[in-house]
Amino acid sequence: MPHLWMFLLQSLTPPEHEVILIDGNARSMNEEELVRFCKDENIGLVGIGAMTRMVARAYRVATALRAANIPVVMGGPHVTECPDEALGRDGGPRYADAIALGEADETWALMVEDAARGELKDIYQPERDPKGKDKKPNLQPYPTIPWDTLDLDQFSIIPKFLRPYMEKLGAGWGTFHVVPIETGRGCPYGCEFCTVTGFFGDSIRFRTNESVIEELLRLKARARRERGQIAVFFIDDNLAINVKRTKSLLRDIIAAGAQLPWVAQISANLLKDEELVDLIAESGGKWIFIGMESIDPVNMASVNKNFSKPGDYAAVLERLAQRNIYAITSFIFGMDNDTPGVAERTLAQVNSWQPGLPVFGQLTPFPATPLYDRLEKAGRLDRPKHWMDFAPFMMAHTPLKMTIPEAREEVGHAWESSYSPERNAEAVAAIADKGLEYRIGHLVARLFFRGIYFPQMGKRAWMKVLFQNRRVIASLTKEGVSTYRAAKKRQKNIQIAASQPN
Ligand code: B12
Ligand code: SF4
Repeated sequence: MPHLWMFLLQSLTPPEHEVILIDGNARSMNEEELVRFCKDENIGLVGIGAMTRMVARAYRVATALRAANIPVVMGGPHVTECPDEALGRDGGPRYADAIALGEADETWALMVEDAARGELKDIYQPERDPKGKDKKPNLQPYPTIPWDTLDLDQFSIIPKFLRPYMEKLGAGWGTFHVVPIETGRGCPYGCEFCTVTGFFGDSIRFRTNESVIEELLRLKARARRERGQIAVFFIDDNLAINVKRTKSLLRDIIAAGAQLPWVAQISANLLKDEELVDLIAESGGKWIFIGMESIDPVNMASVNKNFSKPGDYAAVLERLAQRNIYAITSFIFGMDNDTPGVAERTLAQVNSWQPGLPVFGQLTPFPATPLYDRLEKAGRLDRPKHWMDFAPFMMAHTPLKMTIPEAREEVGHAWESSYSPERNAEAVAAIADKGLEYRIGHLVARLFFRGIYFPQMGKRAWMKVLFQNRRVIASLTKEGVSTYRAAKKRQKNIQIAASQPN
């Protein structure tokens, strides 16, 4: 899925400038290729955004571009949290000519204009209110992102080699885009490990329902025109943070016929409301990402996420499944009360619930979070600048009751077991009462999600995955073929019956 910020800032760029978007996840280029590209295209300013986990790569790219005399500005959560690092004020090298702190909706145009005049300042920051806090954009009005005309080619989720096969599946499966849309910003919950409350603030701001619906309708028209699949990821941190407003938005989406399949993040405590869940289903909601974090209430309390109760999880998933909505359930291992065996204990629970897409990570101290400060004060950070030597699934601090290698093993085991061919088959069997199309969708989602942990790039890797899961694929295909034949036969009988004289 592409990042929203680049489309948003593109829409906020003064019209005399042209903007080219490149997503390093979708269109990979090494430093040399990027520099050549920027030279060939005569690029006057490069803007780079990065989360903490990819910032070391972002700095390498920035260094190569600046060495070729191309000015670089950076923004996003990481540089906001570590401004001195990006500007070389912490004794290290300088990576950016200028940085945007916080939300850049109102500072971006200024940066572009200053860059065009060759007068970039070091730091761009939103105006401050009398209390010294950033004045946040209120999202009303909201810029128009031209989703209907944007070139989204680099962002189709279907791997290139699979497209011809997928096209044969039926009209519209040759491309599949997941488009990020925000309906609001901010989260007041302040979980200890999260950067959102610090970055976006605890005051929540919403777009108008009309503006969201207008965007959805344009996307829906595009999907119809291109005969492709478009799904929406509502990227709000907690789409139902204000339940009354969420219900009003979903009702308006339904009334306007603006439904597209959608995914969103909603915390478990808010999913107890039956009416809300009904509206989610009716408005196109298919998958809900739930930050479950841990099945241990002691862990939940230790990261200030007590509002989410592990004891409620099974009922929440059941309520969703009754409406054909499933959950991406996200867990964190390596919390202070975790001990070896945490993966097995968690899997025992997860596998007893309605099947979903579990994802597993480790507790990571992101800079400027309360978690980072707590661990730093306690002298527990083994790699205080873990992002500069990023090591996948290697914790940056030692949990209290297990070692770093143990935590890594637990995560590996949880992924391996959750997406094994046996577990995939079990999950599909567990929803045997659902329609065939639904079960195929579930399996396909599982095969993609497996790739978050197990690198799955290219034809060979995919062929291997398909081969390993051949039994469940074959049984669904067999069922599909007989359903198709039966439907054809029925159709033929109807035609014959219709052609008989009375
Ligand atoms: C959608 C989302 C995802 C999606 C999709 C990612 C994508 N491709 O968009 C998924 C679910 C896949 C995801 C995954 C992860 N995510 Co995420 N994600 C988000 C989320 C909810 C929304 C991002 C968004 O679009 N925000 C709205 C836009 C408008 O805000 P923005 O990006 O900050 O941009 C504004 C400013 O920052 C600034 N800006 C940003 N970039 C730039 C660049 C320039 C040049 C300038 C001038 C300005 C600028 O301008 C924008 C307008 O004001 C954020 C939380 C949040 N609310 O932002 C977390 C968040 C970004 N994710 C986070 C994390 C940790 C992850 C994971 C590492 C989790 C994990 N353990 O696996 C993975 C990493 C995956 C990867 N390798 O890409 C953290 C990052 C913290 C940090 N310091 O890095 C965040 C902040 C959430 C959190 N809990 O703290 N994520
Ligand atoms: S983890 Fe989710 S609920 Fe908690 S502060 Fe972050 S965005 Fe809010």
